[in-house]
Amino acid sequence: MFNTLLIANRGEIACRVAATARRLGLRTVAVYSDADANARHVAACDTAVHIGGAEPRESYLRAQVILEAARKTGAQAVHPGYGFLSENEAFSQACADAGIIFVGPPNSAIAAMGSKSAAKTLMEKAGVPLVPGYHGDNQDPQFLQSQADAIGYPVLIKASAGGGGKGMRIVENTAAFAEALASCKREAASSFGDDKVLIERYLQKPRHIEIQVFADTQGNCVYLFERDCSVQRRHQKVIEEAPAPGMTDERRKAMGEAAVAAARAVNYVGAGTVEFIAEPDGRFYFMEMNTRLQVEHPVTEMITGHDLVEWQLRIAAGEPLPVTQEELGITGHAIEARIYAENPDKGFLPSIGTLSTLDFPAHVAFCNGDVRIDGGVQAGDTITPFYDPMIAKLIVRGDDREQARARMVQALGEIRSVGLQTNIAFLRRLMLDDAFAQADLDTGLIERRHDSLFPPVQAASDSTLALGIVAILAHRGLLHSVRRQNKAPVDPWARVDGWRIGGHYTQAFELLDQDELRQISIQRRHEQWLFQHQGDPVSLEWDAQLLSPGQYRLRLRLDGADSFATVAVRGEQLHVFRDGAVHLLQLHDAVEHAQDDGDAMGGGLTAPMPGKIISIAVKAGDTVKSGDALLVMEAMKMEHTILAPADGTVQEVFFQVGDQVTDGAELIAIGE
Ligand code: MV4
Repeated sequence: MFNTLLIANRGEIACRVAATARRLGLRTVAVYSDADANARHVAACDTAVHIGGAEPRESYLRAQVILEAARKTGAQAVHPGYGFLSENEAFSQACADAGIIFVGPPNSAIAAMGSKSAAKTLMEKAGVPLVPGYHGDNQDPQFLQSQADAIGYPVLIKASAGGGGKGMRIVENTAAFAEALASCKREAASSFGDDKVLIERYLQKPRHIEIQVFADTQGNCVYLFERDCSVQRRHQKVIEEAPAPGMTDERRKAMGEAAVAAARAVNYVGAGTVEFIAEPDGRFYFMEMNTRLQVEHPVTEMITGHDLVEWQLRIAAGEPLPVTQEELGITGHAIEARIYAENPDKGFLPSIGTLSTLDFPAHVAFCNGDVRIDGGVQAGDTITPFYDPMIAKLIVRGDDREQARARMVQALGEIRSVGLQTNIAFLRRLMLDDAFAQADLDTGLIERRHDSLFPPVQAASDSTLALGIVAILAHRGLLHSVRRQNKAPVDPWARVDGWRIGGHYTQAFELLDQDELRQISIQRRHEQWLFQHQGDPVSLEWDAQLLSPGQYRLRLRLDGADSFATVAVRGEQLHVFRDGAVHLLQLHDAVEHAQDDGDAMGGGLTAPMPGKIISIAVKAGDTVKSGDALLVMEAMKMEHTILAPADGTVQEVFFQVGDQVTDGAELIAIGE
């Protein structure tokens, strides 16, 4: 085995590879761009080399710079991870030329699988089943039309150089064929510089089932069973699981052997994935082969008990496969969910910014366990527009699918993230969806179940509002006097403004819930607390525990009914995590907003929108008067001045000039 490995990637997969390499005693070398100087993958390695700018083509795609880093650090092997250079023939060749081991297949295998139509011709010869269709060289429109008529409609026209769903046209009948062909060819020519197409029978309700294969340099090749990746949106996998629900032993063996035949046909070495689409009756057809480790490889590790990165490294070093086909088996069921910084309610638009809080339930990382989280970012990290906005992969295992699904629901409900939009609540709804629960899977599931997967947002219940208010009370108690005692801080008596022991006192709050302003009052009457919102006052009792700065675990009894939540207070924003969902509330303080006017965003010491800090007028220790300008932000090409909401002393300024801040980020702390 070589002793030093360079990992030519970033994020979770770089951390994943580093974990196994270190366990095997290898020295690890990270490479990083300007945007990743403080990234987790850099800290995960023994040494790191800066390779350029934030844009991938200025860093992670620079083959020569990466090879130079390998030479300089004495790395004898390079692991490309997935994406970037992982399926780049020229890079695999450049490694070979430089005498450095590329942890992946020979470049001839990458090349053979690169063209969809050429790969299909090869597979046909190897006896791998294909969708009935035409994938030859004759591109005459009349000829292609006659092929389509012979196949029977609907047919699918696919760009030969395409992939990931780009350059495909469904054609319903013979009359529509000519125009669809012309349009598909135009798109293929402009997107891929190659207008060659193939024609296939169109499967209406396909499942995506892929087989993990491994081959060594001694001519051994095995399959590590299947993954079902049918739950996708716009050709992006959302959920992956293994084994595939409903798979029979017979079909598994047939698919596994077809995948091994595919790999053997291109003299494959290392980890590969053979992708099939399957009909509802189980018939399956070769689609393409991915010549790298896949994002979803952990579900295979969970059910087989093997570390696939270890296998990759051993095979790259020339060792034989560690087991035979007969020694491989499946135990239990595993499900992976991809957690993304994106907004499901806005067409899954990526959400850019800083994760101020990222708390996961108890888990292991990069190795097998009941709850596994493979992540590449941590609290404080920024999701930038330069790279894939994946935050982490949550992988769970169970004795069976139901147990795995239940664990997934539970684990998703226990994640607390603040600072960015995420798909966590969407994933949890997906896990609870009837069609998913019954394993009625196909590539159209998310669209088909759209209405139940995207329910209208519910107004916050009274107990949620009360949890928010109690968190504010706790937080204010902490800020004013309880901090020094370092204990659970619900002590409104410590406040000097508005709360007094004895007598009848009332404090009014306004909480913004979606676009609705909720008027709430809290009263103290004869040793009893009362909560009032749109009705008669009801009794309120609570218990609070400080988890971390600004985060409280609350137990509440409102009108006799108990509820539990964790609430994160970030400036005026309250994130109420309860029952597996998060409710966002915003404290709207009449006094603090008195300063509002046209061009100045008065009041909040939180960023009113994502933007850049362009000047800061104060520093820690300064005394400020209500209405003083504290800092100026630029957002959407306009300047916004942040004003002091009250008299006080600046305790901390959390950002510097030039910093990019997210919506709701706390900018400055002011105390008395
Ligand atoms: C198909 C198909 C139906 N019939 N081919 C989409 C991306 C590319 N890898 C292959 N794709 C498809 N090919 C025939 N003959 C449906 C799809 C397809 C799909 C396949 C796998 C996973 C998700 C998908 C989503 C939409 C369409």
